Amino acid sequence: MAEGFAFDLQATDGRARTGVIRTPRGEIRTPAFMPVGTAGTVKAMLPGSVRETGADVLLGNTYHLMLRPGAERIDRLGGLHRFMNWDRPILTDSGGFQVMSLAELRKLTEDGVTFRSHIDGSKHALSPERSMEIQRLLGSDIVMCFDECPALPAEEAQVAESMRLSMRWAARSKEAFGDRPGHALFGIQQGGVTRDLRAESAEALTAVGFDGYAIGGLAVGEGQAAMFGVLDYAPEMLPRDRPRYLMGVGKPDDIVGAVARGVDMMDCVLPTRSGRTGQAFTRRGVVNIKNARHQDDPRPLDEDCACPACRAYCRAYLHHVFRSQEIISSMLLTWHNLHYFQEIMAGMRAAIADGRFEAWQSQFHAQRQEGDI
Ligand code: PRF
Ligand code: ZN
Repeated sequence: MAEGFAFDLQATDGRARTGVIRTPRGEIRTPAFMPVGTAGTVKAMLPGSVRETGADVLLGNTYHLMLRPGAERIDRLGGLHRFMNWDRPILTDSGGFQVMSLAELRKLTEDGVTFRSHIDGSKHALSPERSMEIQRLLGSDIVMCFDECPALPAEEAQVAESMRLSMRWAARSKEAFGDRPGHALFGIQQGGVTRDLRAESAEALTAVGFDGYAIGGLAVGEGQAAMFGVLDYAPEMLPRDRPRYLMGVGKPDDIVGAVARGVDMMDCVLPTRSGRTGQAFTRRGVVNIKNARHQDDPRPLDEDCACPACRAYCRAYLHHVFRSQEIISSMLLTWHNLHYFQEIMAGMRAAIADGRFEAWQSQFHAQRQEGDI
């Protein structure tokens, strides 16, 4: 791996793995869940609070930060870690995926993509070279290759063409990344739900050689069964001794199913975004705090949760501040959700280390009920 990085695989249980990624900015315990800090903040949380939930690493976004406040500005101000007051590892996504989902008037060529900002309509360009430069200016610890991710369902020929473009961009990303001691570069496998394309992509990436390997192009409309179908073979196509990162996943049961299939890292906006829209994830299922049946409820969100929202507040209060659109509503529900996601990760790490992951999964599924609880 890159200078200053190491991946120590400590135990496996079936296909599930647990270990530690050592980085110059601290250790990442795997399986790891990365809270999303798109615009230089994990929304509604102070960095110290994010750390208290158990996060070892955050995700940042090339696309958002290049548009506002600008990568060169963040560089002049001492880099993203100092700018947002988070001194542990930051992984940054490369921008292509966000351009395709957020930007306007996109134009894709072999060189890269031009687009208009979703914020003010201004014109911008991204390429493998510019994405590597922006992620360098941000000071990203784990840099992602510039790729393209087609929405599913899509014609297989389209998915193949897109994957091959992403593989050419991966080689250009590696070249542009160059020699960056203390910083790692991850490749991104594409290929939709087609096994041969996933294999071709894995071969192309391993031929170039990366510090870690992401599985991209999933959770884009194919559904959980199809995603698990791909995860039944895709992780094993990637080098065993490198971290495997499933991008943009997911709900608690997606995360558990992915880890069971050999994934080491994940990120998702779900715990933070849902926190702001009144949805809490608990071990027994989902709580929609806006529901009127919580208005007189003196119980906490989750009796067994040790987070500040559950230790100090009842459902009636959380319902009240959500209905009143008080800022503390987003703070408390986000804290709870991040705490719960990190508790799942810690539970899985311990279970894999002890060789009881199968039993842990049975318990996880048995506790959960369908619908609002
Ligand atoms: N590529 C990149 N970022 C991503 C994805 C991808 O395929 C996904 C797909 N779930 C989320 N984020 N670069
Ligand atoms: Zn809680």
